[in-house]
Parts: sequence; structure tokens; C-alpha cells
Amino acid sequence: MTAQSESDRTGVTEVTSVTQMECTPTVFERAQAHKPCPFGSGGTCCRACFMGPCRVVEGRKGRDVGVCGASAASIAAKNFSRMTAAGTSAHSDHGREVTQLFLATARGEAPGYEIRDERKLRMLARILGIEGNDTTDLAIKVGEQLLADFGRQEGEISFIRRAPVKRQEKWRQWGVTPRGVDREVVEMMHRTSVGVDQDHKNLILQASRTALADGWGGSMIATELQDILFGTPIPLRAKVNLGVLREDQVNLVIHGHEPALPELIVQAARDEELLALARANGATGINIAGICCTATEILMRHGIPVAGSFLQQELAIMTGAVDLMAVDVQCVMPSLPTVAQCFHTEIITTSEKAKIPGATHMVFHHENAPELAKQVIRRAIENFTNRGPVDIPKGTIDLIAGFSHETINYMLGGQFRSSYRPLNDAVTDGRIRGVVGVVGCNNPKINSGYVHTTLMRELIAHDVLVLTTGCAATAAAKDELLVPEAAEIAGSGLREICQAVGIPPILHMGSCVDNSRILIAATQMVLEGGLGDDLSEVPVAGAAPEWMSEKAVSIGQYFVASGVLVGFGVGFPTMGSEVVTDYLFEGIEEHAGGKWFCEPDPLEMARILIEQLDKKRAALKLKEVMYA
Ligand code: NFS
Repeated sequence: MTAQSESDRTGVTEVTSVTQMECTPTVFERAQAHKPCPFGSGGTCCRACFMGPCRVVEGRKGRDVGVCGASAASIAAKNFSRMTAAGTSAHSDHGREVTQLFLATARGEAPGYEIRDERKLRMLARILGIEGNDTTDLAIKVGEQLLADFGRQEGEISFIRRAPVKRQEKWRQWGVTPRGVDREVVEMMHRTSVGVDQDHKNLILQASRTALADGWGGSMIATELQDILFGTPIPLRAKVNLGVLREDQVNLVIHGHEPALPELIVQAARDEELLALARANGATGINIAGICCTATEILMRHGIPVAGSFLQQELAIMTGAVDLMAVDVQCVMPSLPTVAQCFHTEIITTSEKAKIPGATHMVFHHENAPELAKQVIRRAIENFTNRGPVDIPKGTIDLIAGFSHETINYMLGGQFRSSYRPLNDAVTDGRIRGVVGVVGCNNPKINSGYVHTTLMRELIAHDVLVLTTGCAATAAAKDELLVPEAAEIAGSGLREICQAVGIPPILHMGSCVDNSRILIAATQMVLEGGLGDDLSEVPVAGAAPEWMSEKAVSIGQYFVASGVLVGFGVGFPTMGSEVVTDYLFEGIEEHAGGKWFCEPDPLEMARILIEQLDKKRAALKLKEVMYA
């Protein structure tokens, strides 16, 4: 296996050269055309009122405060906090949608949906202290309690109790235990409006509380209820790359984040009547493929092929082979209808919350889901006959996905004694150095793809078990890192375990809301015993080396606030204020147990992460890593 030399852009150049220049630029050209404003990227441009915008320079007399007197530290902390609030709201609004669908399903008001994982439902009911036997009754009570977590005004959100006890106490002492998801976001927006909270540490405190409402609230609720509704993932083999698009079939690409409608589209694609219609239109079948996190959702549960990640959404259309792209919310480029105009692709927006000029709007509701799923497929079939020249890059790559926390438990521990004991033992005796989550987006500012995979290759070579989600996982898959054979390039300790169990050294755990699975996996390591009493003591760390989204800021902040070291590549959004950056990179550790760092070079980032794992190992007096 050779190191990946391609960026995310290459491999599709033959596609982009066909019509791109005459038609419309892609994200790659637009990224080159824009020069980021240093105030904006450093976090010291304030747009909280209309006396400005104020562009502030820390330490430069006359420019060091905004019109209202706000310092660079205050502005940078406010901007960072607002990013956290935006990220939290994205994951949590998704979580709310899932909860409402879950409740509607339990009440028999959502045709086409059912409770698939009863075991998980009962497990959640136990955690929530809900008693009873009747499945419907339990589901309604679980749904109602979790829905209440969004609007709760006092107390603590439910899943806080899943964290190690020591962690819960630290949160209470620091004052960051989230009361309700919506409450924390509203308070964050209030505190960052003009003339309210000006103390960067106090702002970051509320940003932490908001982010925790994401990780242990909105995101975790989304993951758990999606598992109950659509099935908890188990490992399966699938394919990735634009090559998964089929010249001879109707290609329907699903893009966005919420799996509710995609689940039914996947089912409806097997409908005999629709298949017959496809054949009548000259296609040999209906091919569903995914982009972004929706891709990972339907990949994890059904093995649906992944066309690409965030940066490939326009390129998929440029193959000329996408008959319809159905999008809902988040990470959907507004350029899609413009790109689609140059081809025959129809773009359909399906969420009430997101319309795009130039796209067809067909709104999804619980009641109309099965019929809408069929309508969407029908339109794709009808559009198949409008195709012009098609140019699909050749080749697909195999990957294994579907590693939920439950599967890790089972695969490592065995069917009859599911547990994290073998993982903890491997960490204790040094065959596995520790666990690092490599997650997040791709970013056209950098050599996208290369950064993710270089970091991951370096980590596994040093016996670090890597957990991955979202677009980072797709980058790994494209570099052939999500197959058991990738263990060949792992350090000998990790390799031995992967080969014995038959797993890749990098485990695909799902979409970005599924980073909550990583929180639970790390918590299980604590609860299993022998690796400390708190998340801040276990040899785990996290990184988003190609981040771009506000959601990544929120995810990073909930890991930091949960006691974990987190690295960003590309750049860090508070660099315009040393005061705030120093606090996030150092001072916050005193309260959080975790902290941030920023390192664009993937090899150097790997070194920092490995050093962190070794520091945690030394504190636990674990054996030195013998194998790597
Ligand atoms: Ni995550 Fe999913 Fe991808 Fe980044 Fe966007 S798709 S929620 S934000 S770009 S990983």
C-alpha cells in the first residue's frame, strides 16, 4: 500500500475538464479566488452591532478595542462561542427532528417507520430510569423524556448521567452541566450580543456548557434514537468513490444529514414497480449513492455506496450521471443548482428548513414519507432519459463501516462476554498505545484528503487505534484504510489485534452526530476499569485536521470540556487574540481536563497526539509501548 498522493480533487479532473470552465467554477476555483480576511479568520472581526463592523488588533494602541470598547479577547471569545452555539444547534435540531419522528413512530403516526432495535430501547429506558415492559409505552416515555431535554430550563440533561461520575462532578464544580439544549444555545446568543458578557473565560464557560449540550445531548439523542428506529449498525463491506455511480442505472444521490427520508428512499429503490419503470426508461436498475453525513448513515446501516464527501458534491454532478440529488440540511453547497444547470441533474430540497434558489422543493413530513420517497425516485427515473454525455471516474474502493459502540463491545469481547476488557487489556499492556478520534470535514484551503490520511497512517503505525466519522472517514476509505488489510501498515501490537479480530486499524463509527459514539466508547473504557476514573485520564485524544464547519468547533469543544486533548489542522478561529488562544490551548485544562491545539502539519499533529497518549499512559503507570 502506498501513501496517498492524490488530493480530493484529483481522480475527477477528467470530469471537471469537460465543461467546468465554460460552465461554472467549483469549490476549488472559488477557494482560490477568495483571500480570507485575517480579522475574520483570527476571530477579531466583530459584527455584533452596526457601529462597526470593528476589526480589532490585540496589543495595537488605537486599534485594540471596538467602538463599544470590546477587546480582541472579548471579540474572539464571542465569535468562538457563537460558532459553538451554531454547531450545537445544527446537531441538536437534527436530534429534535429524530426525537419527534421517534415519538410519532411510537404513537403509530409515522407510516413506514418502526422500532427496529428493541434491545437498545430497553437499554436507554434503563438509563433514563423508565420502567415498564410494553414496547410502545416505553418508546413513548423515552421519546417524551428526551424531547424534554431540548426545552428543559432547570436541572441536567438526561445523558449527562452516562458520563463517568468523576466527570459529572467536575462539570458541576466548573458550572458547565447543561440544563437544556435550547436554553444553552439561547443563553450563548444572549451573552455574545452587544454589551453583555465580556470576560473571555466566562464566555468559554458557557460555550463549554453549550457544546456539552450537543455532545451529551442533541448529538447523542440523534444517534441513539436513529439506532432504535433504523437499526444499530453492524460491520459491513461497501464501496466508495465517484466510480460507484452507474452509467447503466438511474443514479439518485442523497446528500445532507438527516437519515429519516433516505431510509425510505433506500427501501423504495427495491420497489418492483419502480424498478420496472426504470427498465422501461432504458436503465438496468436504480442506484442510490450518498454524499456527506447522509452517506455515512445509509452506509452504516445498509451498505449503500458513498459517492464522496463534502468536497465531491459538485463533482458528482459533473459526471453527468446524477439524475437527481436529494438534499436536506447542512453542508449542502448553495452552488448545486448552478452546477446542475450545466448538466441534466435535478436538485431537490426536502427539508422545510432549507430551500435553495434553483432547486425543486418537495417537503418531507412524517405522514408523507413513504409516498415522497417514491415520488423522488420516480423523478430520478424520468430524468434518466435527459442525460447528456457521461464521464464517471473509474474505480471504486472497498471499505468496512458499521462500528457502533455496541459492535466494538461485541467484537472485542465476544458474543457471550461483550466487554471492553480486551481493549483495556491491550492498552494496559502496550499493544495499543491509545485511541484517537480523527473526525470532521474536508477543506479546500489545504491538500484535502492527504492531511487526513497522512495523520491516520502515522497514528496506526504507532499502535494507535483510530476511530473515525464523517468526511474524515470517507477520506480514510478512499485511501484504502478502512479494510482489514490496512493492518499491514499498523504497528505490530495494533496489527496483531486487528488481525486476530479481523478488523481494520481505523474504525468507521458513522456520521458527525455519531461522534457521541466515541464519547460512549471512551466512557466504557473508564467504566471497564484500569485506565483511570475520568475521561481525562484515559489515553484518548481527538483531531479534526481538515475542519471547516461550525459543527466541528462544537464537537471539539465538547471533547475538550469532557477532558480530551483536541487538535485542529488548517488554522484556529481565535488566533487574532493570544489571550483567548492561550486560554483554550492551556488555561482551560485546569477546569476541563482537556484542551485544544492547532497544527496544520499532519505528521507534527500525530507527534503531539502520540505524546499526549504517552503522557496519559505514564500517569497511569502503564507499560511502555513495546511493539511499534
Ligand atoms: Ni461533519 Fe457532516 Fe462532512 Fe464536515 Fe459536513 S458532512 S456533519 S460538517 S463536511 S464532516
